[in-house]
Order: sequence, then C-alpha cells, then structure tokens
Amino acid sequence: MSRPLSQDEGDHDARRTRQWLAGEARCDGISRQELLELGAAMGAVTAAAAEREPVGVTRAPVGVDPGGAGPAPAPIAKPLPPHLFRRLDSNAEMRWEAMAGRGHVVPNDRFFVRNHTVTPPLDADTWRLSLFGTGLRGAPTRPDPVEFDLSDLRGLPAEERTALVECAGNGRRYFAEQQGYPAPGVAWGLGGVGVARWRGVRLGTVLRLAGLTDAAVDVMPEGLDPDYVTGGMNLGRVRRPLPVGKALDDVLLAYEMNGEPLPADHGFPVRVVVPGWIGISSIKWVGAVEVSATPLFSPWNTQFYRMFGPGHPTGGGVLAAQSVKSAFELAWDARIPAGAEVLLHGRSWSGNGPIARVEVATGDDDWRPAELVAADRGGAWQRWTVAWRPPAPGRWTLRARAVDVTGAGQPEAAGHNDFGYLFDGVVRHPVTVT
Ligand SMILES: Nc1nc2c(c(=O)[nH]1)N[C@H]1C(S)=C(S)[C@@H](COP(=O)(O)O)O[C@H]1N2
Ligand SMILES: [Mo]
Repeated sequence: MSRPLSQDEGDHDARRTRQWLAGEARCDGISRQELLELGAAMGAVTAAAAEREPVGVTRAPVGVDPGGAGPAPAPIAKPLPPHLFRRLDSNAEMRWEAMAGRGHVVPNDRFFVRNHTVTPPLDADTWRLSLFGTGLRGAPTRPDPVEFDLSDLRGLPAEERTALVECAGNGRRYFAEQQGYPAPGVAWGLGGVGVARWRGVRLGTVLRLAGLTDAAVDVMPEGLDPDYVTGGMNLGRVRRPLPVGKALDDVLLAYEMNGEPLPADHGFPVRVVVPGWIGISSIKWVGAVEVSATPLFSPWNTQFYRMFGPGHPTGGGVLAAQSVKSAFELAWDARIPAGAEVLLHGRSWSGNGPIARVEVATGDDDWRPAELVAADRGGAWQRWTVAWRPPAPGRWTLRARAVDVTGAGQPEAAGHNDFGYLFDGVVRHPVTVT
C-alpha cells in the first residue's frame, strides 16, 4: 500500500531534514548546534550505559519536581494492576496475556501508556485548542490565537476510526535480550502498542474553520504536559510537526476512546490521532497548534526518532513506517498443560498496511501457517490462531512471524540502530509445558 508522497512519513522526514540542515526549517527554542551537541552527549551516554539502566531519552522527569511541595505526582493516573501492566519509569506496557481471547480493540483499562513526564490534570471546562501561525488567515499569534473549546469540537461533524498507536521503541528490549546490543530508552517488550476506536473531529475541519491558507505547509500540535528535560536541556513541550497534506487527510482530534471520554492518561480532553505514523505523532493533551507557512522542526524529529549508528547516515536516518511485529497473547514463561492440544492466539501488525500471512514455529516442528481471524482482515492489526500439541513437558520456544501486504516480513534479527527503534525481529517467546 503506497501513500501519496505528501502523506508519507519517511519522505516528509527526509525532505525536512535536508531543509533543517540547510537552516531552512525552524526549530523553536533549540538551535541546530545545541541539538547536535545533545545528540553527541546522548551518544556518549549510550556507549557508557550499555550494561546499566536505560538512560538518555527516558531520564527522570526533571520538569515536574514539585520543589518540596509534597510527593511528586504519579506519572500515570489509572490503576496499573501488575497482571495487566509492566511499569517502565513514567510509562506502562501492556502485558500480552491481558489480550488473551479479547476482541479487536484494546480496552482502555489495559492500553499502554507512554508519558515523557506525567499525565497532567486538565479541566475540560477551561481547556481550549489554540491555533496560531503564518499558515492561517491574518497570521494570528500565539498570545492571540483562534480558539475552540470542547463543546465547539463536539458540535462539529464527528468521525470514528479504529487505529493502532505504537511506540517506535516497541520491542526495544529484544535488541539486548536476543541480539546482545542494548539500546537506551524505555525497555519495551512487545506491549508498547494498542488499537482503539477513536472518535473526534477531523483536524482538517478545524484547520479550515481556523482560516487555513494555501501557504500553510506544516502543522505542529503541542501537548499541555510539562516540559521535557533531558541531558540537562529543556526541550519544551512535547510536539512534532505534520505536513499539511497528512493533517488534512485522516488525522483526528479525538475526544473519545472505545466509546468513553478520552481517559486522562491517553490525552484527556483531546488528543491527536495520526493513523499509520509512529506513536509520538499522536500528541496527547493537545493545547496549541501552530500552522506554519514555513517548515517546522522539533527535537522529536531531529534528535529522537531517527536511526543512528553504523549503517545509518550521520545526522540520523529516516524513521519511516513502523515495522512488522507479532506477539502471542500469552504471559512470558506461560505454563501450558502437557498432553492436550492447545489453541495458541496472537496478533501481528505493520505500519505499511494490513497483514497478509502469519507463520508460527513451536520448536518441535517447522514453520506452519497460522489461521487468520476473518473479521480482522485489512484491519489495524490481525488476530490469528494456531493449534499445538506440546510433545513433551519442558521449556519450549514459540515464534511467530508475519508478512504484510507490501511483502515486508520479519527477519530472525532486527537491524541495529543506536536508539533501538523499529524492532522487527522474530521474538523468541519461552513457555513451560507441565
Ligand atoms: N503530549 C504528549 N503526547 C504524547 C506523548 C507525551 O509524552 N506527551 N507520548 C507520545 C508517544 S512517544 C507515544 S508512543 C504515544 C502513546 O500514546 P498512549 O500513551 O495513549 O498509549 O503518545 C504520544 N503522545
Ligand atoms: Mo512513543
């Protein structure tokens, strides 16, 4: 499935990088030199920290120190029962057994959370969406923006989309565990992904009402969570630009998730949902949106979310579509009864488009095709099943690999990059047959 050029993430990123390096794209608050220095510092950290806790991009949220005014707020508001989640600093990954036998979408109580700092307490009554910039008629400024409140948005035509949100670092821990190359950053297993039914108004509808002009090229939503501080540098609010072509296409300003008001941790009252693009594009707790007639940049597409390291260009390679992945709906080290046939369940997904086929290997046999759940064909991800009769008690390793409609598949080992993005290797999932 190819997308029009103006909506392709990789292409957009490559063009903007050239412009940024040539000094033609603006990145507020941070100079090109500072970002390059931060990159160098983080590179050094990367090498030194290979054997230690993840540091660098997930360093403690300095920006939220309450200054002795009491305990720091919990980074995540919702309960994180250990049978549903594994905590990772200010983030929480879904345990895959939490999806066993479930429907197409991930219920809100078990959807993964990726917070750069903390979930901010926001009041829906005083919340405003503020649009400004040179790409709007009359070029409204940040202090004097075009505003919408929540009831304005709810009064506009609503749309619903079932879309997958995945952190670009999902699967990162397997770079270390399976390939011996630890990467800094949140040590996600495969649970930094989820599919939900998002309901809201198209970003394009709001942009047009706000006075979008033909001169607009980039749209940059910004979160209302605290500034992100890392490597001793305050990078400001979490934000990442989109080309106007994508912004006008299928991007939503979502206020509902799976039929409920957006939960606090997932962006209440309103978040951006950018189908098909890496998770960081889907800005939560959106407040300001800059609409610019000149290209924009943010640290979230210059410093983070780029492919660095041997085999990648200096300045970082383009981080294009999310890679193909597969997961069993099973606990890590799950116990499986011996002597009977069991039906193994799992899911596969790809940023390129739908999954075409899935194969499973159980360690006692060759790869064999999995049965695809018909209702998911062409959907945000693909459920599948495969029957297995464990031949004997003991430790077994389950593997699953998928191929998407573009022919992209899963190699035995993922390609290395310093920050551990886009893991696509086959994950070796241990189980114990008793
Ligand atoms: N404002 C804001 N938006 C954000 C983030 C954040 O920390 N702050 N994290 C991003 C990242 S890296 C991901 S992967 C997704 C995760 O969405 P979720 O927490 O709803 O699962 O939100 C994105 N949007
Ligand atoms: Mo992410």
